[in-house]
Amino acid sequence: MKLMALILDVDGTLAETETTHLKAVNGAFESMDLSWRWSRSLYRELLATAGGRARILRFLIENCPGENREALEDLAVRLHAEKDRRYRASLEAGEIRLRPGAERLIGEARSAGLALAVATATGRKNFEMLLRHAGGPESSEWFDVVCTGGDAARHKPAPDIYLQVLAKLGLPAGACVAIEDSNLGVASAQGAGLPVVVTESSFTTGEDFVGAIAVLSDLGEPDQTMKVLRGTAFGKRLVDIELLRRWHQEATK
Ligand code: XBP
Ligand code: MG
Repeated sequence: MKLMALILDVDGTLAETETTHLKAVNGAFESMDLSWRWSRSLYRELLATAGGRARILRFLIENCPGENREALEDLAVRLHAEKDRRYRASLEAGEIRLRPGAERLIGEARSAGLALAVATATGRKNFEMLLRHAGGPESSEWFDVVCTGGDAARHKPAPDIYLQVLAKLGLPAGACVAIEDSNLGVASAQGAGLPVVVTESSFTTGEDFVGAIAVLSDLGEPDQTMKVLRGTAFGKRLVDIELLRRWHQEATK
């Protein structure tokens, strides 16, 4: 089957956003006079729950035993809203750039006639603001299909978000390749039957990425070549369309 589409994850893959999400969560705790502060190592563990609000709720449930569930859900909603407000202010301040190779590969995929899609646990507004501030004005035209956290019944690692992307693309999984940065994302994409390539991110370094076609440091640029951590890139020093086609062919034969 021919490669027809490239599906990208957002947080950790398109951009290193999680440090900014983390800073925003801690700012939300502080602004609401709550004494919790999440460390980087705790956040790494909490990322096992996808979706900012679900993650905060999981933390509240674990740390407020005996507390009324409805009250915790209400607090999670308020904390998440404040977290998002702070996160978006950081985006507006230009704190986040796209990862190496992301914009280049998106441009090459468009020129090659591949469909482009996004499958992310983050909220739509966060994604759109990230694109606007890190990707520039034309980035709103990059993607044919965008599925965000609110679009799927279950977050990653469930396959729901990828299945929804495939339905909207009108393509079978075997005609696509997904790029992810975490075990959670790999499980979700694989659950939908997709071949997955991993670019490790700052919070997912060292995860096992079982089943990924290849594990890379990043997508690479001509003057900043990628490291191949697992699998083969057939001698290539950056991810381009030829390499995607090669991986796709190997994964689907
Ligand atoms: C990673 C996530 C997200 C972000 C926070 O998403 O789990 O929840 O941490 O985003 P991705 P929100 O699938 O792109 O890797 O607070 O907007 O949910
Ligand atoms: Mg991710």
